[in-house]
Amino acid sequence: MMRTFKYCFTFLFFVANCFGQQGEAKIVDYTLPEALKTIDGETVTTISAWEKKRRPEVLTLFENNIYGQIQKRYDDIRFIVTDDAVNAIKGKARVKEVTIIVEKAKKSVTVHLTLFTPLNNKKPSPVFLLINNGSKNNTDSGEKGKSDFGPVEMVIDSGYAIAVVYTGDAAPDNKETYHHGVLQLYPNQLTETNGMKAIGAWAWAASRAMDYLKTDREIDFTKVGVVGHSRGGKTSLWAGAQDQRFALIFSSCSGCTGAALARRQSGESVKAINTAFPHWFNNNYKKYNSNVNDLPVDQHMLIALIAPRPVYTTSATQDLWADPVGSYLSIVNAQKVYALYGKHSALTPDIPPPNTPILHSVLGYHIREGGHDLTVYDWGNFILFANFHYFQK
Ligand code: GTR
Repeated sequence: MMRTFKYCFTFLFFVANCFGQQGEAKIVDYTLPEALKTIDGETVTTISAWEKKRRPEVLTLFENNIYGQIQKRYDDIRFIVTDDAVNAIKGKARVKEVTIIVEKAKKSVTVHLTLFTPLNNKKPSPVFLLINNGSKNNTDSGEKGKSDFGPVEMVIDSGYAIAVVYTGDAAPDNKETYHHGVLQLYPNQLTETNGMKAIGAWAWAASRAMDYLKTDREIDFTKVGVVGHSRGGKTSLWAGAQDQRFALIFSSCSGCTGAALARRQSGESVKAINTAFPHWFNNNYKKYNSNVNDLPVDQHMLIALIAPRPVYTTSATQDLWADPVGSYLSIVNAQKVYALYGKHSALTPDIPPPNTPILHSVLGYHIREGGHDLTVYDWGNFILFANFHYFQK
């Protein structure tokens, strides 16, 4: 009896801890900035007022205070297919290695993309674009065995193509060398307080990958879903917010300055992230290290920038550093902007139980049992979410 009690207690402690309920009691009171109120204090009630006035305003606030200036200008972009084989993934896929070369003011940057397309599809394929912030060979290519991070075979078997863009080409993930990539094209960014850094450069690379995908006749460029995990998940949200060509946005365990609300101050703080990774966000963001309540935005507004396009975010029960509850609440608080478009989500007011995905909804979510990771469980739900939105399956 005593033993059962002890196990029950241990289990309850585990559950409470996983959901941060003990932490929940410690959350400070906070008031979120209103996505639908302009700087002048006007309340936005129409799509037109959102798109013409408030959305550009919010995008600029994110550029100036967090992610840095969005860079769209360059002189030339070229795509070179350096390898093309139709025998990948046990003969089920074609694989292309694409070199993307972008030039500006006689400087150039090269970003590599690997694209697997299913051979079975009669029409151009929908595609997942994976922002790969891991090692260069972070996917399974059939020969190298299974990879949970980039399970190519699983995606191909589901009828989707998968493209993988490597972030290290766009900006090394290092505070000393992050500018040895895209920022060579935009040197003024290094001296501006709102200049873009690594996360901005990675999102830029995702957009250049999109430029290539638009040219590939085997790809349906109206169905490109961008996927990222953790720092890559912060990037996929920012890429989706600024580049409206991405049809679906997937963000795994993105946490602080991804999906998690900054004002909750739970898990990783703005100060902690700016201290450990000073090369991710612009210099202005550091001004909020000790006063996040002064930020003119919070992360629900990043999700709102993606409206009306569908967004799917994930958390993991043991990943309290990424504040699962705060990550869920940001999509809950973005709903008002989706509602302007008549898009109503199936989100519940409170975070759902573990392994209970919300899929048939413009804003989707699951919290998976386990740790900070991108797994085949997550991918399985990404595919179901895409099937629902693209094919009403
Ligand atoms: C952590 C960082 C998180 C997250 C993670 C990752 O160290 O604190 O914000 O980005 O790295 O990318 O795996």
